[in-house]
Amino acid sequence: MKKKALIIGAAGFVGPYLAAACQKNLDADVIGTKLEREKLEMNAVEGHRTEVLNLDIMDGKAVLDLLDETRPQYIFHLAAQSSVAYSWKNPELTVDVNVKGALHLLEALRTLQEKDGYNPQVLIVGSSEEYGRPQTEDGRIDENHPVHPVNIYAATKVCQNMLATIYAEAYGLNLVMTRSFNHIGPGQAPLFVVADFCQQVTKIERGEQEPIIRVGNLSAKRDFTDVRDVVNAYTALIEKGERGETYNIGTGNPHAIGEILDEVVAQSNVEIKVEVDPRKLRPVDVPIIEPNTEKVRLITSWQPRINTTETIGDMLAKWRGLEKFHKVGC
Ligand code: A2R
Ligand code: GDD
Repeated sequence: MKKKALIIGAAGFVGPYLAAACQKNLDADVIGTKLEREKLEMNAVEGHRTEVLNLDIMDGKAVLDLLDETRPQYIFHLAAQSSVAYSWKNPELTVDVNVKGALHLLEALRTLQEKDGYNPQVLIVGSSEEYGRPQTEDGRIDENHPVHPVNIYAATKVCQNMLATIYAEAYGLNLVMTRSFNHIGPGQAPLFVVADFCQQVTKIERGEQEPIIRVGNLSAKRDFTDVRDVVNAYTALIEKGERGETYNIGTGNPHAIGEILDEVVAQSNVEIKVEVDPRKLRPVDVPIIEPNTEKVRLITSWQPRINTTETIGDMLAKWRGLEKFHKVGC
């Protein structure tokens, strides 16, 4: 019989790509969950159909019932309030969804394991933001680097990671955690920097915005991986990751946000002025986050394949309505 994969939080940016990767890499049937009831379907992913159920991870009993009824062999936990910027505006929701929501999943797993030994492979997605300000000379961070969160979102992801580490050790649950560095790709919401720049450039091209791009902190450096590469790391890790261990996912090749802006503008044919919008600056912003990714590479053959220039080209194509980007799951 075919294996089953459950993606909790499947209707966001990463979910549809991950659903396609589960079908391709794990040969699994996929069940996804979404929160918003009015959302009828997940973002279209070519050729891939996924059964989508409603689930609010704030409802612990609903999480338990879903796991009990569906009994997937693989579970990916993506559900989160995923914006650092928004976490400053709504700390309570961020803590509720990211900490209590994760705890509900862990408790459901513990309960079912106690009931009848059910112990699926689970991947819990965390963030490079957990490291906060790097304490190393060269800024390169491996998984043993101390965590030092400097925003609310980061603090919730540290807490999720700690809880999962404890549950893996205390109850023998098959939990593997990631610290995923920034990921980008077609379909990402303009809440995040590269999608924001691509949307603004497209609006300027159409004459819907004056030729001024409004930006935040351009000096920060971030490590961007194409989402189509990220999901391949997730399917590899859920099979090969060691119980209770945490893995960095990134390229190891960070770019200043200013360089990313230059690339987006270079891929357009219009003259654009740049203006810093103070509302886009954050109370605290980590200057550079650069991963050491040896750990994931030691146990899987994963490596990122799509470079940032290509990803930006695909994102712009999507915003322009051209839809000419790499097929999902490649
Ligand atoms: O709003 P919806 O229906 O798209 O659901 C979002 C889901 N979500 C929840 N699901 C259940 N109960 C909740 N209370 C709840 N709140 C949010 O999480 C959506 O399907 C998903 C998050 O999608 P995005 O915000 O697009 O995140 P993305 O980029 O897919 O990131 C996936 C993971 C997150 O854990 C991030 O923190 C990490 O990667 O970077
Ligand atoms: N959003 C946004 N918009 N950020 C900007 C802008 C802008 O116009 N201009 C500069 N930035 C800077 C931010 O200050 C930050 O330093 C960097 O661009 C990246 O911001 P985001 O794209 O919003 O991502 P993030 O790093 O805060 O968080 C994302 O990556 C994390 C992994 O490191 C999210 O996807 C998180 O969910 C994820 O965990």
